[in-house]
Amino acid sequence: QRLQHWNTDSFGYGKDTDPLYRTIPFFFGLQEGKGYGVFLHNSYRTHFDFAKTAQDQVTFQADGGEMDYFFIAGPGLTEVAQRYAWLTGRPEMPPMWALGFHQCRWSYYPEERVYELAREFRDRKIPCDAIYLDIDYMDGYRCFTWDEEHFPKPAKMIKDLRDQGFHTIVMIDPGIRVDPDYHVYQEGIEKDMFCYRTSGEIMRGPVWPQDCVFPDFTRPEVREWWGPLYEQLYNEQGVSGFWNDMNEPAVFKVNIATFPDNVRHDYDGHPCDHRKAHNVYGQQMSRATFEGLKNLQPQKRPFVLTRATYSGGQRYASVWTGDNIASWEHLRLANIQCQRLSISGFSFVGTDVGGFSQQPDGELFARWMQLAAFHPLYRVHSMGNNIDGAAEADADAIHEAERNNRMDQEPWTFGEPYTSISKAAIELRYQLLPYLYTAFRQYTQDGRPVLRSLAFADQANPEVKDREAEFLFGEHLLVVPVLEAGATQAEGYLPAGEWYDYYSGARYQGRQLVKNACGLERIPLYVKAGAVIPHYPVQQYTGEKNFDQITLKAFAGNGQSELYEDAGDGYAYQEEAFRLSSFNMQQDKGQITLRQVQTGTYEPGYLTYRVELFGLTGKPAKATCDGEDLKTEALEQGGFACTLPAGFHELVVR
Ligand code: MIG
Repeated sequence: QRLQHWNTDSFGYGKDTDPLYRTIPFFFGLQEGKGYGVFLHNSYRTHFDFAKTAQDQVTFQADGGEMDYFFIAGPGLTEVAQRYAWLTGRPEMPPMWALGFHQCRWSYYPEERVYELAREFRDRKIPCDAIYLDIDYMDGYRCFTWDEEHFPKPAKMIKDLRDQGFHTIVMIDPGIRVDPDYHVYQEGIEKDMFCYRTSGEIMRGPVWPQDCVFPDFTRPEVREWWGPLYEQLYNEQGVSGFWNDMNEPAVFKVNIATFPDNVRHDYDGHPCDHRKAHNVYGQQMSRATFEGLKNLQPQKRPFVLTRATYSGGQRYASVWTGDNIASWEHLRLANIQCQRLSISGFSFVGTDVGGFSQQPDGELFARWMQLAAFHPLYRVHSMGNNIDGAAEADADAIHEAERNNRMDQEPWTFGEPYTSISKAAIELRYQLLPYLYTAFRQYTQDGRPVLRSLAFADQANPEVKDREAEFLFGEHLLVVPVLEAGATQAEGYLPAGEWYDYYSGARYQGRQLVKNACGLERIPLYVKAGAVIPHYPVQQYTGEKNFDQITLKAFAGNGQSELYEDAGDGYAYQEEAFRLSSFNMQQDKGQITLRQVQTGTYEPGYLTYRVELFGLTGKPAKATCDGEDLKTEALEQGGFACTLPAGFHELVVR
């Protein structure tokens, strides 16, 4: 393959579409079991050629700039990913709520419809933490304004949603409408914030509002101006997060669909033209947003979602994979894209679940819901009745179409059994939140990707090289996605070591293909022997309940696990206000010893663990915790459960 990097608005892209929305000029190599990485540190259009032009050669080249590249010697693939993340940056912890389920659509309006959506989630007891408002919430596509007819009291609506446990996220685009009566346009002109062309004219181009100008986010003063524009939405009206779209930058109707090459940029004091700044434009926009939000509310962890970005942009924003299609092919792409973004620095990734354009059937939707329960960003999104190029479509036609067929894409849209399957997928996600949150701690601390391709789990094994579907979710779970219509069995390859079926507790030797029934109701999931997987009770939204117990599912074997907890928002965690519980499990014939060491000053509210232990052959003769005898209870799936104080040091079961 030959691939290029040039951030591009690629609506309805396909398997071979190139380039796409983001630029990450980084690749992994694996030679005789040894892993390495190459990062080409250059923001011009770049090209990677993997044996396409010459069978025995990998080449990389740039259209301009310096041949500045880093070779990362591994040999562990995870180490390569870690060092790449160390080099290009790791983000701070996201707020816990952002790891919950998100519901989006182009667009939910008027406010009554948003209330109805929220009510539906709560009535059906389907967990959800975030609702999105797409461009139609704005007044004539003017960023930082509200359409007062559809949203007469935004602060009240957002507070009502908050009271029901929902966070509101709204879109902000880079294109600023040319309108002398619009404060952002006026101010931007007065302060000279917009991009120019070489000729000295301001760069103008059509996007949602017909005629737009564009802040030069590569200039520090512009980023400092942009941040405070969020004040009303963020501080006064209670919006929780922002979604930066169209920042490739995308422009309608010109052949190249972006800025002409002769647009000038400051590039942080190193003036250049668009050829050099294009690929970092979206990244710098999300940076301006992130830094702005942090300044506006320094005690709160920002949530920013961006479409375009460049290597290192993971410090500022999560990403989604753009305008995909409701097809099985795109479910397969979703699986691969999220893995690859994750190993390339961007672990906070997701896709438009169910597909952005066209409509999925119930089965495809349910399978996507199951896969995305393991994607760090878990967000359903669709374009509804909007059509490509809707800028010119008349709004009345869209309203009419919405009345006739809403093209809904919500967890209950497809009826049973799909509603229950989607609900179960979301519930599993909420149970696994402490595990995912711990994976984020590991990612933000030492760059370990939250998702890792199968090869990362067993790189010396040639068998794994060409398998793309299976992936690791955190340190200890292996997901085998179901990517075909009508599948009743899923075949997954287990890497080295010993593994358990998460649902049945059945134990398997690694390095073999395992076939498992996968009726529609489940996605195959395996757990590494020796792992302890923390679970919270199902909640309708993060922080809903003060529970007094959490569950640790422990899978007999030898291994190390962690559970990381903190307040879920704010920065006290950077001053030791976290709790890190480290577990060490040893299996010696029939005896299991589980030791726990806890550090940090944070006190989660619960007092006990329910430990569910799988993989013992018979009923334990004796279980003791810190010297006291414990009662054990047999579980239906074959394991045993007992209750321990959350501060325990040693559990011995034989
Ligand atoms: O030209 O805001 O990828 O998620 O719903 C389309 C409308 C503009 C593209 C984004 C999509 C969003 C849509 N936007």
